[in-house]
Amino acid sequence: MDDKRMVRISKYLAKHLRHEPERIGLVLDENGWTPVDDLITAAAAHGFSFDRAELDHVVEANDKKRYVIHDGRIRASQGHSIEVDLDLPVVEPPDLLFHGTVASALDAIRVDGLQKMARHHVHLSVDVETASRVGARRGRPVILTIEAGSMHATGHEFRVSANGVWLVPSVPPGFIRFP
Ligand code: HQG
Repeated sequence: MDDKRMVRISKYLAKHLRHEPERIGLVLDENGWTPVDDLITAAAAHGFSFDRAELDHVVEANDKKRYVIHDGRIRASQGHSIEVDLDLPVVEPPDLLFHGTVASALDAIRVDGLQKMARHHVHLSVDVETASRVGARRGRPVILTIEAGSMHATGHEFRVSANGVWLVPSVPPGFIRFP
């Protein structure tokens, strides 16, 4: 499968497993899962066909392991805007985590801290390189260092997705080191 086709299928999955399942009549359970067969059938019925082998390939080869197939069902590992309970355990984070953003957001972040915006959580990365890539989606990346260990010590709950993204409801400005 060429890269273009893979990206097309991956974006289609993001749209319907994270944001708008109802657009193709798909029903996700409370934890975000839906039967693989239902997904393939619903997509085909709405004009976008792919087979199980292609789907397996996209899930396996996806650059960020965005999707998981388990027991005949599929879900997105993170990034939802619809209400789903990923049912991830609370875990102790590393001392420092990173968030890539852009200069135009900094004034607001200095006042409000990091907010989850349209997603369920603020997304944090374990390394600067990943955070840079995230920030670069919007412009020249600015890297914020998050004092995750101190946050954890004061009761903030951290979770980590199946694909290694750290998730937290918000980050108050006092735990953010600005460059
Ligand atoms: C910013 C992609 C103003 C925040 C990526 C970011 C990631 C604020 C934007 C994942 C703010 C939200 C998540 C505040 C935060 N005032 N701006 N108080 N607080 N922001 O896309 O972290 O490809 O929801 O800095 O690779 O950029 O979807 O979050 O710029 O892993 O799998 O508001 O999405 O992964 O943007 O990206 P997003 P994000 P996928």
